[in-house]
Amino acid sequence: MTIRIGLIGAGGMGRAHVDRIENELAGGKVVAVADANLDSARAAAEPLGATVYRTGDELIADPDVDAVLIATFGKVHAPDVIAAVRAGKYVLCEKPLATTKEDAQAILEAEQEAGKKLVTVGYMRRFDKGYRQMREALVAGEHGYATLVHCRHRNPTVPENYTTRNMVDDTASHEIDICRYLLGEEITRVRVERPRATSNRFAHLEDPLVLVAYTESGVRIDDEINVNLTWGYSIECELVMETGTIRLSDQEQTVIRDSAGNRNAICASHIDRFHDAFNAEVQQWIRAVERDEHTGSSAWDGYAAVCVVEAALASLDEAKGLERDVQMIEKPALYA
Ligand code: ISE
Repeated sequence: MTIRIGLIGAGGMGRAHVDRIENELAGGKVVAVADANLDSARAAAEPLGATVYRTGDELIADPDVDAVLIATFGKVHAPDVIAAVRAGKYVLCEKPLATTKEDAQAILEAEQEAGKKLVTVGYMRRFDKGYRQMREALVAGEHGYATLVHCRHRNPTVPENYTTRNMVDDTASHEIDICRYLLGEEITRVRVERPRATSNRFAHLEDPLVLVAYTESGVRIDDEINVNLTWGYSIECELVMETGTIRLSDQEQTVIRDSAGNRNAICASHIDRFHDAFNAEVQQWIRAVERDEHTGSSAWDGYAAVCVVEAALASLDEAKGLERDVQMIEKPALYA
């Protein structure tokens, strides 16, 4: 059985997903592409013989589309996610699920009306081998419980339209989700600090930032968000347990050893660093759709991340770095 996929959003991330579905994965085919920019939609659709639409609504209504992949910007996700859910179609939505709590909550409500989990949020790190091993190590319990998580999210550069807000709602959103996944508990308090800004940034940006958060049990998380590093894409994470630590290995690459010392190549982007994780995520989603099952991060995970982001932004904007409590609704039974 081939799952006929409709792609909404034919930008870089959308095209990377098309490429993996067509050339690296099994069981799926992109049959329709929608983008408000019709030229982008056509460029992605034509080589595949896929139908072109201007809007997500038209694509979702197409009876030849079995499942929907959304790769537009976070702030426009909600209407398309809700339309797909109402049409009873599985949807893999790139992160963040939404950029406001209201939008995320509307998605939770639509899913509860549908009576089943149809939404997967594209937090691909949950499929990364290193993070999975970290979680297994913690669950195994050999080193006791977790006390701290140290994260570093470093990008080579960001476009001029990327804002300080995006440092939190788009970039740190990954650490918020992966820490919830690793620790298996919610984040309850958060603050955002502003260290000295790098001269490599656009003037409007506050870069770097440091997000400090605490979970229900008191585990402390710190996340350096540093997006104009110039020299590479570098994601680090160390989980500190009572009697041992576990950290991501350096990009799982070979090490060159010569007169200049030991070194390995540095990834250029998330597409490169998380290539295998993206593939595993999308492949598992296609297989789950075939079996009429949900997989990966749920709409609740997307909602929880948005709640932490909202509190972090309040700390950044109004509270001048002071801590804010994360306010969440009670978890609906569908996500228990
Ligand atoms: C981007 O949207 C991502 O998802 C990347 O993983 C992240 O590193 C980058 O900062 C985001 O803008």
